[in-house]
Parts: sequence; structure tokens; C-alpha cells
Amino acid sequence: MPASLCGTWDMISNVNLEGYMIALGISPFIRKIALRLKLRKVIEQQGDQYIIKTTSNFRNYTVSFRVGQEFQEFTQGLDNKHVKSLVTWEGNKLVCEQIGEKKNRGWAHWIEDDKLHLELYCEGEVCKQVFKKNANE
Ligand code: 1AG
Repeated sequence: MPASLCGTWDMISNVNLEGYMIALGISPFIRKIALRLKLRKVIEQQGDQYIIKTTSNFRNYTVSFRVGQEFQEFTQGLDNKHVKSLVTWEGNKLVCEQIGEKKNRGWAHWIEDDKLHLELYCEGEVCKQVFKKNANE
């Protein structure tokens, strides 16, 4: 059983968000704002049901899904695309495949050294983010 992803997590590093956003077709103006954001993840789980909230002082994004059950995702406030998503466990990684206009799109979350890790993929670009558990938990 992999370590729980649940909790409130604050971003401590963010590598190649720029490349990922360019692959998604985000405008230079929005990219410049997005690069400055301190992101927070709030992850809740009940059995196979997850709710992952990404928050910032610019925009928020929430996705909820059941592991192993395909769902329609609308990436509202990100690149505003409709994708067909499927989240599964691959070893200790919670992996999402996002099928749509962009090739090789998805993400993976896992716990390593008490930190929450996230890789965001799109068309060969990989953004790597690491979050530490919020001290107030
Ligand atoms: C995600 O995480 C992405 C969450 O699905 C957002 C992370 C980085 C930004 C991604 C794309 C940038 C697109 C547009 C820029 C506009 C706004 C800036 C970001 C606003 C934050 C919400 C995977 C997983 C579950 O944790 O969603």
C-alpha cells in the first residue's frame, strides 16, 4: 500500500513549468504570471475516490475522480481543454493519462522522503514539482 497522498502540500520546487506550458499552448502573458505562483495541493481521498485541489492567488483547479474509472476532464483555467482521463496506480505512483488533442499528456503523483512529488507531461516536456507537507497539519 503506497503512502497516503492526503493532506495540504506547499510547493518547494518547480522545474520546467515553462516548457510544459508552452507545450500546452499557454500565452506568454499567462505563462509569466503562472511562473511566479506558489502552488498548494489539497488532496482528499475516500477509498478509490480522490479530490485534488491546486490553489494559488491567481487561479484554482480541482479534479475529482475514481481510480480505474475513465472520466471527462475539462482543464478549466489551465489550457481549457476537454480530455478523457484515467487515473491508475503504477507501483507507488498515482498516474493520470489525459487523452485529447495533445500527445503524451498526463501526470504522476507519488510520495518520496515525506514529500509530494508531481510530474506533469505534455508532448515530451516534463514539469517536475515537489511539495512539502503544510506545517499547520
Ligand atoms: C494539474 O495537476 C495541473 C495543476 O492537473 C496546475 C499546475 C501547473 C499549471 C499547469 C498548467 C498551466 C496552464 C495555465 C496557466 C494558468 C494558470 C496557472 C496555474 C493555476 C493553478 C491552478 C495534476 C494533479 C491534479 O495535481 O490536477
